[in-house]
Amino acid sequence: MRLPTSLMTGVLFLCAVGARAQTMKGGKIDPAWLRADAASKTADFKLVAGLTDANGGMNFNGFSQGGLVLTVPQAWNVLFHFKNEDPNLPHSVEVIAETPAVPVGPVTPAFEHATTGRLEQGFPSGQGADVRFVAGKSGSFLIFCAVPGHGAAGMWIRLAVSGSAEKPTLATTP
Ligand SMILES: [Cu+2]
Repeated sequence: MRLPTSLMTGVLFLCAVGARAQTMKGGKIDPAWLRADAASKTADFKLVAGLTDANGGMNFNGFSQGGLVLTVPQAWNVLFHFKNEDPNLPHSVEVIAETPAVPVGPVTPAFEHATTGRLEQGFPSGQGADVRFVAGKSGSFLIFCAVPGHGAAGMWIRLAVSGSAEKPTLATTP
């Protein structure tokens, strides 16, 4: 028996999605993304939504599912230069408490002002906003896209606020 072409195409598509799912956590860190100013205790982070087409564009700097971790010392100022470079989807950003189930849409940010605004509708391609907040408490947080469904689909990376780190760092997770 010969399988109908449409069914074969569907099977091939599912295989391709499966293969991508295993590698969709991230790519490579560009050292230019993070700048630290010790004098003003500011971590300056270039945060790009949809930098690559990984995870259907639902990524930050090419990473999704917590594949990238930004660590900042507690009490430092954090500045995100957020821009959406995804040609297809709008995106937004907020920092939220770590949670076993990533929220479906906007929630209260973990730090005052730790949001781009326009959380639900997002920013269209080519647009963005600066986000400035103080990392006042230590712990594990998520930098997540609050456009409905995006966070739950894996559009989140991690923010670690550390009581012992001396400078901001970026790292990938296995
Ligand atoms: Cu998004």
